[in-house]
Amino acid sequence: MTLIQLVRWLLRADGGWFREGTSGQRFFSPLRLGGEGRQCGLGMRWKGIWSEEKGGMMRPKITIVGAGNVGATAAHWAAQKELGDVVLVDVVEGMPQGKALDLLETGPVEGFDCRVLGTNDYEETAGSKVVIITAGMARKPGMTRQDLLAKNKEIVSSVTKEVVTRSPEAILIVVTNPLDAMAYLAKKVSGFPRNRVIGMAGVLDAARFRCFIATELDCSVEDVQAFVLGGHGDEMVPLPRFSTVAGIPITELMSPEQIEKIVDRTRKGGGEIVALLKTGSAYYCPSAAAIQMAEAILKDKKRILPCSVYLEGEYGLSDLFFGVPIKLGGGGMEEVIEVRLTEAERESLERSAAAVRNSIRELSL
Ligand code: TXD
Repeated sequence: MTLIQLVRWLLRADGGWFREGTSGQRFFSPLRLGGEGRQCGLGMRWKGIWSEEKGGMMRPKITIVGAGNVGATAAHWAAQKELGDVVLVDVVEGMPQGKALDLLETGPVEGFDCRVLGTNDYEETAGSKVVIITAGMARKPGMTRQDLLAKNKEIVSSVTKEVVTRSPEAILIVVTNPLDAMAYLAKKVSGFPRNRVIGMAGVLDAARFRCFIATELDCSVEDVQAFVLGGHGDEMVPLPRFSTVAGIPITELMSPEQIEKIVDRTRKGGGEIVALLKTGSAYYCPSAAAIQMAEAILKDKKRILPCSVYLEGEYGLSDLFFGVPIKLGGGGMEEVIEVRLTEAERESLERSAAAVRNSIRELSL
């Protein structure tokens, strides 16, 4: 083949580096080899990406219900991590639209590519892979998590119905307080299997525990792992003997008094921030924790994280949502991980379970 023949061949629509699309457009396809190879040329893949607009290859959709402090900050983390396209829903008109547009316009500065849409219309949430429910009231100073129950019961029931009819295959991450009761409610209302309704609390509580351990020992938070069991409330059960710094149990590194102080601060971690903020409650860490869970699901990471899940006999408990270590992956909750507890730990666990049962009972479902 002469040089001129080669150039002609490369420029032909049915061969070489260019090919014709279904609507007559020509596009560059340097990997085309002819025969079967034509189907997997680079041009085909580019076209696939562009055809997203028409409903072809899509990024996963993440719906966040409640565009308040936790919801909007969760949208921020999700966009920055490019986990998918984000739909932010709220009852307040204009607010989710405004926050979403502001975040979308941040993409060029921070360098993330994803759509961020704010809306009051649940139709936009259809086909979500993950739905994070943060709608509700935040705890005010002096208000217990249980005080919130009545107000948030109505909100969580209604938003759950709205999202599950449009995203029947979604995995729900519940954030609204009182957490374990709201997750129980979302499971009941959605009718979803237990692997697809997960409450966010343990990742936050463990993060606080890790943070306080690192501060006390003046070491990197990255080297600290912490284990927290139980309901999301003042009765939660941080477990020092399973909490480590670079694999060394903290019981080897700190005195029982130091540990007790940290455990106590972890239990009251939410209240400490509420008292400081005066209006509203913590949201940076809660939103980051919810997004870490969403990431584990969307990327099928099979992370082992403390989450609130519906127990069916694990840890001797049934018919309640309770914080335990789980394997979190593409299927949602893929496994509950059980560890043997000491007598004292079991007693704390029972106390925590009793508190959760009370709040579930108050739901009067
Ligand atoms: O560890 C945890 N699970 C938590 C839970 C940690 C932090 C916060 N936690 C709870 O999450 C908190 O006690 C609240 O129950 C929720 C949301 O907390 P956030 O700080 O984001 O509260 P905001 O800023 O008040 O936002 C709530 C938003 C607000 O914009 C309302 O307009 C909206 O929820 N809202 C609704 N959206 C959609 N649909 C309905 N019905 C609705 N009602 C209120």
